[in-house]
Amino acid sequence: MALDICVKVAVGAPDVLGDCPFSQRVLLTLEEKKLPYKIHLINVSEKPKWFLEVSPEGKVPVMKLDGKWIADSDVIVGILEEKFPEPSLKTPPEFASVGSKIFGAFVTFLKSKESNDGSEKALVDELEALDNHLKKHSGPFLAGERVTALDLSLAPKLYHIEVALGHYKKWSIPEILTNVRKYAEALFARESFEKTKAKKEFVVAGWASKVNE
Ligand SMILES: N[C@@H](CCC(=O)N[C@@H](CS)C(=O)NCC(=O)O)C(=O)O
Repeated sequence: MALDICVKVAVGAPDVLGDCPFSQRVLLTLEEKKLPYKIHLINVSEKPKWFLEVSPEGKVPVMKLDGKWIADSDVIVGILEEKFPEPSLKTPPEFASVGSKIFGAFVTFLKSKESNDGSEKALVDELEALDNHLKKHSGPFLAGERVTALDLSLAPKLYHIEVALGHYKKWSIPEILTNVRKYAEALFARESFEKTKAKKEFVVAGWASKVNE
């Protein structure tokens, strides 16, 4: 039976998958594990009453597992791994924090209005750390030959970096970070990613209100 999942709808397009990286992370997990699912698109600017009942914090993704709605992509992905262990997407614990500060650094840089406030450098530093990790370990993924949950968490974030910073700041990941660029390309080329990504125009639209805050 298909698993029910609530994810963000695209800004300005009521029938189209939106740009939430946490929602995409769960969809990627479902695709990689080849689990059937049914998507419910949620307008997070105008949340339906039934959604607020199943997701009191009002955030997507939420997923119904064993008859109970579960919030938070970390928790959902953990339960999916326990309930459906094959193929394993477990990340070795020693790699768990790789890239964990990239998304926060990206959001700060995207929202910054001053060109010399250090936010660009902070993001480049985090990406450089990721590049060094990739250089030191045999890839192509963060934990080696097989894709793991950590890659599926980072992939949508790297996609948002590419699309949103490309659009709003005409910025791209520095060419010198060849390992990160190759890694992102490999993730974006996966069938699971193609199937679950938001179109670029909706990633841009999704960040518009934050950029203009
Ligand atoms: N820690 C949560 C974050 C989820 C999250 O921030 N979702 C955003 C969309 S990307 C949301 O639902 N925002 C609507 C709101 O906060 O009202 C997770 O990993 O699932």
